[in-house]
Amino acid sequence: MQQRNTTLGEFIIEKQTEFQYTSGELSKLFNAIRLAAKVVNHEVNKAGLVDILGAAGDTNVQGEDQQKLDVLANDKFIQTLKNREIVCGIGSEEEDDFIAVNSSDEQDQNKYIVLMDPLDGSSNIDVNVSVGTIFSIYRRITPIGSPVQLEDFLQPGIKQVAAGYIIYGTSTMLVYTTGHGVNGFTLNPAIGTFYLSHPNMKFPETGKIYSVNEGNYIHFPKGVKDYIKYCQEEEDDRPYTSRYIGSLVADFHRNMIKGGIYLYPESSLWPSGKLRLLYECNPMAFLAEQAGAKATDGFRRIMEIEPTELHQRVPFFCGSKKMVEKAEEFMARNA
Ligand code: P6P
Repeated sequence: MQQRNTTLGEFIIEKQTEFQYTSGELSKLFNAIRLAAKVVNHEVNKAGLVDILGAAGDTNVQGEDQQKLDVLANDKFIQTLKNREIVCGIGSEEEDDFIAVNSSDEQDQNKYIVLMDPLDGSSNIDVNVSVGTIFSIYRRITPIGSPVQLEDFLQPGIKQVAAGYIIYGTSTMLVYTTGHGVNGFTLNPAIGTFYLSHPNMKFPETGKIYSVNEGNYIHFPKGVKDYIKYCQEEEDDRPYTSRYIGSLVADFHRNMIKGGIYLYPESSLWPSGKLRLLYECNPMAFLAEQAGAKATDGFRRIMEIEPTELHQRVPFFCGSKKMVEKAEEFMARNA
């Protein structure tokens, strides 16, 4: 039984052998993420106190207003990842193109690329609702030492070597997988240390919570409308409870603990869905599958989709296995 006072650093060292590449590389990667998470957590928690709220005036590649914390979180993660001499490239929701990270060491051995949504759900910042950081880690496929290429980023989700999120909520947690299960660490802000609080996290096989923006109902395809009506019928274990926070990390985290399904389907508003494949859907799908759950676009396994562009959007159905399979049944009937 894992000691409950295990720190993230100790856990990574203990589990280093599970990480399929050379020793110390996972630790370097997670040290960067851990440091940036603490800095962003500090800023998120004091956001209401200083003039850091409100749009930074710019808009990101999605055409969304960039909240100042978006910009700060993006800069902090990029800065710490660059400083750790382990990453050769970074893709971010906040950056139009990928960032090539040139090593100060002429024998550039940096093997990993990181894709991230530095502050997901940022529209919730001003109303003090949980937000999160999502990250996805791949090993580069172009020659080590050469300039990183777009193809290093356009790898299917099954090639991820690690993925996770930080949720800045009532407590701050870092939840990640390297392909050997999902483990959750809670930050003790008094000493700035993450402790193993949720070992071996598993999605309940089914649940009674469905999470979708029902304000888009009229724009949904018939399969989604039929599934929502199914959730609302009085039969068997239904009606289910509707819970939608508007922050993917928060909705996912709740569903993983309590059981449930999150949907961001295609619609006439979002013909390819709204969520981004590379730095939202793939990392959450990796975590979901590692926790015994499922993640599809309503028809196909998310992690088998071959990416074609950095900010590609896909429909997203993710959560308790039996609930996703039921939703897929309705999608198939109306395909
Ligand atoms: P809507 C946040 O912008 C996000 O990417 C997810 O975190 C969240 O679940 C979703 O979009 C909310 O989108 O259109 O329902 O406001």
